[in-house]
Order: sequence, then structure tokens, then C-alpha cells
Amino acid sequence: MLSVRNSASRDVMSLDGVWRFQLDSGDVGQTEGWFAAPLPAARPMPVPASYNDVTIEPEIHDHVGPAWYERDAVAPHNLGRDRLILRFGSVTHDARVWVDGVEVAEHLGGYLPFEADITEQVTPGQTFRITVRVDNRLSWQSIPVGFLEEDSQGRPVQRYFHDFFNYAGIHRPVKLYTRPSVAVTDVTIVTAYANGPEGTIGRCTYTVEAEGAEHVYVIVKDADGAPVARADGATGEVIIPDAHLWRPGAGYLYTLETHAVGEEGEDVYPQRFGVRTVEVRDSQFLINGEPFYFRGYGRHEDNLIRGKGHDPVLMSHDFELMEWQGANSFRTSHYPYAEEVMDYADERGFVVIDETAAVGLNTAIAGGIFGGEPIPLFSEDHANARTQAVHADHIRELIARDKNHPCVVLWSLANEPESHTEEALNYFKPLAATAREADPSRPIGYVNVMISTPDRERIVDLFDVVMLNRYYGWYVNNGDLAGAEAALRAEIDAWIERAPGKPILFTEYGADTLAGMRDLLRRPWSEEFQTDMLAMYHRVFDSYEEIVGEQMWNFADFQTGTGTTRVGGNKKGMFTRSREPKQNAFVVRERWLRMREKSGF
Ligand code: GCB
Repeated sequence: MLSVRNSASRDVMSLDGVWRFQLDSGDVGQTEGWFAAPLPAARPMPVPASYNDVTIEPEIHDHVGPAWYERDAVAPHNLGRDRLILRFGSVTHDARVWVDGVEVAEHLGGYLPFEADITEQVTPGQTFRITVRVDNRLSWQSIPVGFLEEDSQGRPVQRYFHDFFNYAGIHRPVKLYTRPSVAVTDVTIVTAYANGPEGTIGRCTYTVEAEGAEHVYVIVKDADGAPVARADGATGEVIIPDAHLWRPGAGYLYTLETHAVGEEGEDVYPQRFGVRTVEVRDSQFLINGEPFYFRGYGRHEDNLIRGKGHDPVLMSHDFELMEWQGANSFRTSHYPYAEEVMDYADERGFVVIDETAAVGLNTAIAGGIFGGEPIPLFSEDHANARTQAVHADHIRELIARDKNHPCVVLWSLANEPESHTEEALNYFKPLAATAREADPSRPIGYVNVMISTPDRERIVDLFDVVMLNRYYGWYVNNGDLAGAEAALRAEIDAWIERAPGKPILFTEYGADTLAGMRDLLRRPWSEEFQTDMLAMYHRVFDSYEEIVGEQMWNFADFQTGTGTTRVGGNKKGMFTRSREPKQNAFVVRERWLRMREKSGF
């Protein structure tokens, strides 16, 4: 799906702000027709934001089930023959949308955009009402998976197998935009380049899908907006003379200005892209043909009060912190992030591992720690063919949204799924094929869980890289860094044998650390222990050529469900939840700046 952009033929209006909101604890809203008239007992609620932490009411914080949002908007008075589209960046998890009581959209999955053409429902210059029903319930057939139980009072409780709070609401910007009836509906760009005596020649292969168009042409504009190449046709190749590459640390962006011309008018859609290549070869991860070493973190979209609501202030600050620390990359653990974040990463030259929301497909892990009931995960009554189909759709939707982002170098199809069984192999084989079909230009991977050791693991052959989350020194060998180091080295050796030629990336390693807890004995939970533990991992990483990256867990402390191992959330952050550095941040900074100095990015 294309991002929303202003252009000569498109106008964009924001619908962010304070909406009206009402819980629907009895799930009666649909039968009572809450969409047909203003909500019966609405209260104010900001958008975008999670609704959970905005008020101080436990009923809202812990709500399980549907909730409703509503606001009025005005259709452009000068709409003319244009179409009017209503677009949501994300609604978590399931959404239904009505305009003046008429259903216009339905979307499954809380981390990707959807839109509806509402032209027929509105009158230019007139006010109309938008009503959204958002349902935060997870099931065995949703991505991520979850299930419902009842508490002692008979109230529904959402259970899930992932270690972050199930925030819900309208999490990302809501927009209204216009476009002509002749419209660019999709653009796909794949780039390559060659170095010659004339400099770097960029090659951009493109495909444009358009509605009602008789003629399509494209103009490549450089970062200053100057045209540098042009081509006719809905599909073809444009050559960019003297091209600037998109590089880690230097996010040079071109725009493919796409024109669709038909009897009813002309649409112009500006699609940004970068000229760069990505490849996996001989245990190396190559960007523009050069070995790339990932330095950074797994992150979360998470913050005080706003929960998972997108916030440009927080986003900008987080990128400043990452750059200050010398990071060059992050993983969108454990779901697709806001499009605004992906745009920003493109611009700032950050390298991104783009992950689906398939987190917690593993019933042997509960809340991020080992234990839990033995539920046969891949089975008719749990994650079944329907779950697999929903997962496949989610992969296609993610790739459709993010395929033109130069920052994205690798798709992660799941975080810590069950991966040691025949059922897991059957589940993931078609999904790996789905991803490769949707994007043949990028490598794919999945993030491996600690209990799926190289001797048991069954699915890594479907993927191009080995991505490991390891907690030696924390969940096992707690506090014993010598034992942890020995175990870590032994496992890396085994992976090199198990998956020869595949680069190994550490996508998680870390220790819960209470900011301000100092300990002369340097024991677990102290800032000293976090520093020591990461230093041990880094020493190990430095001794293996096959290891191509270190993304510690986590960039910042984040909110989780409550539990005996969580003190106000997960505390493995390099920074606190309000973004103060822990001691470790300065130590790792020295390492990463040294590495940046050496490699140039
Ligand atoms: C993991 C998960 C992550 C958890 C983390 C932890 O392996 O991928 O979501 O938050 O462990 O801290 O337990």
C-alpha cells in the first residue's frame, strides 16, 4: 500500500487530535447500532495514542474487548471529480469503520495501515461522522496469537505469549486525502548500480500500477528536486547517471515521480527510494557490496502515557539517542513500526530489520521467560491453517507497505516461534515462500529462541541468516558470566556447523537492570552487571567472523504485563523508559563510536 503523500494532484488532511471514545464492555455496540448516531456516552480521547494509560481508570487500562472512537470531519468543498480516501496508519488490533453509519472498512491486524474510498458517503463541504470500533482481543487466529480467560469476577482477561503490554487504540495518524479518479495505486522499485569510469550508474527497475490510466511516465528527481532521468511506460528501467548511493549513515534519497494520465485527468505520486543493494554471501551481510555489521537494538514503540501511539517528538529523540550512541541499525521488534519511523530511518541512513507481528508463536515461553503450560501450538485447536493464512496475509501487507524503503534490508518473519518440530517446518515453509515471492530482492530470516538449539532446530534452512536471541548470564547461568561465556561460545560453534555460510546476527542479549541500582559486587539487576554482561557478549562477538551484528535488548525499558519477573515492566533498556541513559549506555557508546570510526558508518 502506498504511503500518503501530497502532490500536484493530491491533498492531505490530518484527522489527529481529540476524538470521542467509549468502552463497549458488553460488546453491544454493533447490535445497538452505535455507528448510526453519535456515541451514547462518549468521553474525550487523543489520537494517535493507546487509550490504556491516558485516563486513570482501571476499566480502561485493563479493558478487553471492543471500544469505539468517533469524530466529525468536513469533506473538502472543492472535491470536484476527485476521490476522497480515509486512511488509518494502524488500529490495534481489529477495526471496523463507518462513515455516517455506513460501513466503509474492516481490517484485521493492529500494526499495518488500511484505507477506504469514502467519496460516495460524503457531500463536498459538508460535515460527516467517522465511527471506529477497535477490538483488542487476540485469538489463536490472530497475529500475534493469544487467548481469553476469565478472572475470579468473571471478567475477560487476555492471555498472550509475548512480553509487552497489549496496548490498544488508534495508534498512528489518521488522514483524509484526495486523489484523481485516474490514480497511481502501487509502485515497486528495485535498484542496482555499476561503478565505471563515468562514476556510479544507478539502475532503477520500476513497476507502476494505475487505475484509469492510458499513459504512465516517471521522472527521477534527486535529493534537491532536480530531474535526472525519465522513462515512459508502466514498467521499465531508468538509468541514473552519476548516482549517489543510499548508504548506512548517509541516507541519500531520490524520488520517482510517477505520472498516470487518463481521460479523467492526471495523478502524480512521488515515491521515494534509495539506490543500494543488499546481499548475503559467505557468512557476510553485504550492503552495496560491502560487509555490514549491525550495531543497535531491538526496540519497542512504547512510552509513558501514549503507550504505542506514534509521536514525532519521541521518534526524533530516539533517533538522536541511537546516533549519539553510535548505533547504525535496529529491529522493529516485534511488529511493523509506524510508516513515519521507516521514512525517518530512510532519511537518516539507519538500517532496519523489518519484523512482522508474529511474536509469541511459542507456547513453551510465558511472558518472556521459560515455563508455561504444554499447549500443542501448531494444531487444529490452536495455531492452525487459518492462523497461517492470516500470517501470510500479514507478510504480504508488510512487504507491500515497506518494499520501497532503502532502510529495510531484511524481513524477519517471526520472533521466537516454535522452530524445533515437524509442525513448525510445515507452518513456515509456505510462509518463507510467500515472503520470497512478495520480495525477491531482500534476504529473509526469523528470530530463533534459546530453547531451539542448533541440534534441535528444524527451519533455519528456509532462511538466509541466523538471528539469535540469547540470554546466557540472565535466564540461564544467571550472574555466572564465565559459565555464560562458555555456553555462548559452544552454541555459536554449533550454529556455524549447523548453518554454514549463513551470517549470524545477535538480535537480542541483555539483562534486566534497575536504573540507579549500583552494586560493588556487580550482581544481576545492577547497572554494573548489565555493563559486564554486555562486555562479555561483545568480547565473544569480536572473536567470530560469522557474527555480523549485535542488537542488544532493549533500546529502552518498556511496559509489559505484570508478573514475578517484571518490575514496572521490562528493564533491559540501555535507556530508561523516559530515556535517561544507564551506565552501560556510555560504555557501549565508546565501543560503537570506535567501530563507527573504523568502518565509516
Ligand atoms: C525475548 C523476547 C522479548 C522479551 C525478552 C525478555 O526473548 O523476544 O520480547 O522481552 O526475551 O526480556 O525476556
